[in-house]
Amino acid sequence: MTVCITAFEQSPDGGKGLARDMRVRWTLEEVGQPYEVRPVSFRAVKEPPHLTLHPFGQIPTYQEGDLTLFETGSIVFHIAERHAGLLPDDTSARARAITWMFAALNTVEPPILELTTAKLLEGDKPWSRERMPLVVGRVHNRLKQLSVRLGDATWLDGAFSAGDLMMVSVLLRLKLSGILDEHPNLAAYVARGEARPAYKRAFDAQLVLYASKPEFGSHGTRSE
Ligand SMILES: N[C@@H](CCC(=O)N[C@@H](CS)C(=O)NCC(=O)O)C(=O)O
Repeated sequence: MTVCITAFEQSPDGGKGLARDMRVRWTLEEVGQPYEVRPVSFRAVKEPPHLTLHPFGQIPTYQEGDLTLFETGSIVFHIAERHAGLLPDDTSARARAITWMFAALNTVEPPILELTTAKLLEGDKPWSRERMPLVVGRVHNRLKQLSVRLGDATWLDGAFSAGDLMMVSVLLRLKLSGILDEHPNLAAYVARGEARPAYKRAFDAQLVLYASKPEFGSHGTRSE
């Protein structure tokens, strides 16, 4: 049975691949599984039919027969567990790869999202200028820690894993800010992720969807 995921019908970022359907597309491409994409509007995700799939009114969702999942962490883990290539066979190495998935989502992504919120949704507040250095500082602190751990390694723990896929996906959200360039080994790590054929296939597929449609304005009600 073919998997079906949802993505925004109009790109929030002009096809830069930063919306979270990209993580799921990339995962499916890595393990060689075909999938369909059902585009949904910003309005539709808040309406009852979509809310039965995703209680928080977001994308992506993942449907595989009778199974419906939301949350990219859960979706990527589900796919990686069922197909070879993204989680090591060795029990300890597998647990460490899963740890990196959690670290990406629970420890590295929150300050990055805080920065996005500060820029996109709070940039016009009177206190925004004063607060911004604190928000940027928290991102740098996390990146410094991650940078030390990665060191000169190619991937976080041996071979490329779902942990790297999630970490690169999270870090990519910083690419346009220039912040990543201050941590050269992380910038190179992200570039290695983007150079993977599966990433490129996923990127091109989301771009095709958005090619003919204008970028969504940066002051919508959606959250990042
Ligand atoms: N923790 C969720 C976050 C999902 C999320 O924030 N999706 C964004 C698009 S990248 C969205 O649908 N935003 C619309 C909204 O929250 O209203 C996940 O990882 O799946």
